[in-house]
Amino acid sequence: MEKIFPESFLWGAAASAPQTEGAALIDGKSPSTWDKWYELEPQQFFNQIGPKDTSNTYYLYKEDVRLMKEMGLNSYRTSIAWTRLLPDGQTLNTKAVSFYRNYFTEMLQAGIKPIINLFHFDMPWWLMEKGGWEMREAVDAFAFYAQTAFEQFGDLVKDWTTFNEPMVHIECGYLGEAHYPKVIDFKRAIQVGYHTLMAHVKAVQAFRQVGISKGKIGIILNLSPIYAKSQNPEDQQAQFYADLFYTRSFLDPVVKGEIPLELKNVLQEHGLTPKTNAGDKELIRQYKIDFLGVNYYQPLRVQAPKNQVFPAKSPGYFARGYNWPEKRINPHRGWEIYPAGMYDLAKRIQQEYDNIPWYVSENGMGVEGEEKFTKNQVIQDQYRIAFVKEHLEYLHQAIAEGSHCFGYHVWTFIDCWSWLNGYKNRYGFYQVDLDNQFIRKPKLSSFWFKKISSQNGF
Ligand code: BGP
Repeated sequence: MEKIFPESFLWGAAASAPQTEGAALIDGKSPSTWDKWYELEPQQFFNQIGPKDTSNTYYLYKEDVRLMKEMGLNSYRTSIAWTRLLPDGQTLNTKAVSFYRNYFTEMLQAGIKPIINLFHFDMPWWLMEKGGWEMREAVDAFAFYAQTAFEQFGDLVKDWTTFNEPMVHIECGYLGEAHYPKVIDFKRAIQVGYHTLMAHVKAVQAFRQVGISKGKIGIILNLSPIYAKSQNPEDQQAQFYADLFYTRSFLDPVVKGEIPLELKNVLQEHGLTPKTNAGDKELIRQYKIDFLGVNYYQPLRVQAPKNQVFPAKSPGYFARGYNWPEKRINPHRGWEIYPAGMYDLAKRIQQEYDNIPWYVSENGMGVEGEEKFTKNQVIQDQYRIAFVKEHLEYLHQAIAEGSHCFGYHVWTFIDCWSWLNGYKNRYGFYQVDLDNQFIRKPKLSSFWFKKISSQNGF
């Protein structure tokens, strides 16, 4: 059966400044935590490839935009590097302004709507040295950066987002060891989460004050539907808490203007209540988003915790993962493939979050060692086509049932550098040749995507 999507549906791709730009310390850019961490411990990074060796968009943006058009994209999300725009947090870098203005103009001239995000895990090093998101000072520094970006680019960019996946820098940086500063401390993680939320809220406030004509602002959350192992009250409770921490902690305040009472209670009960400022509650209530971006890769499956002693590596204290016997795994990345999760997310947003306008801001398939699928010099990534198609089928069904979804962005357009994993897992619809001046080559999936975007479905 035909699956045709709503008029003006966005067919796009997403990426971020630190994962694509390269030129990490050039033209006035100051180091982010990633640049500095790589300088300190290059052996932590897969094949020792760091953020200065990403796909070089700083120099190749015109070619990238040409290929975006060739692939049929009508929108594209990337981020601005805070450290490029305001190297010391105060002084405007005019070279950065020119680069981004040229890049965004190039997209607009190609008929590609830019959706621009402000923070994609790239904390400035100067701010991290003072304590990063643990410090209230970071909230105002971010609001100033956001305001500067809106003022400099608001004539070109109408669609903005504040953060990409705030849960990830909190969890990987303060409950795991995959982002700087690599500490495991539940209380500090909660404070970081709270300041991130306030930084988001104050950026929305700055956006409303700057007043970009026809402008809209949102946030990008990594949402996973969370399924309990059983109907047992213990497993159900684990599901409730996992959802409270992973989903509702951000989704409720940004859409409904309120931190869930249950979250406040559980934090208080465990001595984890973050420091707040007078007036914060009102700001959260007042500055809600216009639209939501949802990154969906895989669901979370949980069961009741076992013999956990507080303070544990939370939210594992409240719920732990379990292996669903029917799990379909992406053998090349190890992540679960569960396209129906897309439908469940869409329904929840429709039913519990005022059917707020939203789009799929990331969905895609990472593959290690993909070169082995090359035929006639083209990577035959039928598995990626099947992955995207299956997710789109569920999305289409949700839209047919009234979900207000306005677009679908793949992760990602060209293979890109990914944090500690470097270029291990390839997600691109174009291949990047690391040994040969970052030459880009289309994969089979890019031709297929062009077809579905031109037909507005399949
Ligand atoms: C998301 C991030 C991206 C990207 C993607 C793929 O969480 O927003 O930055 O990295 O995941 O994940 P990975 O590269 O770890 O396979």
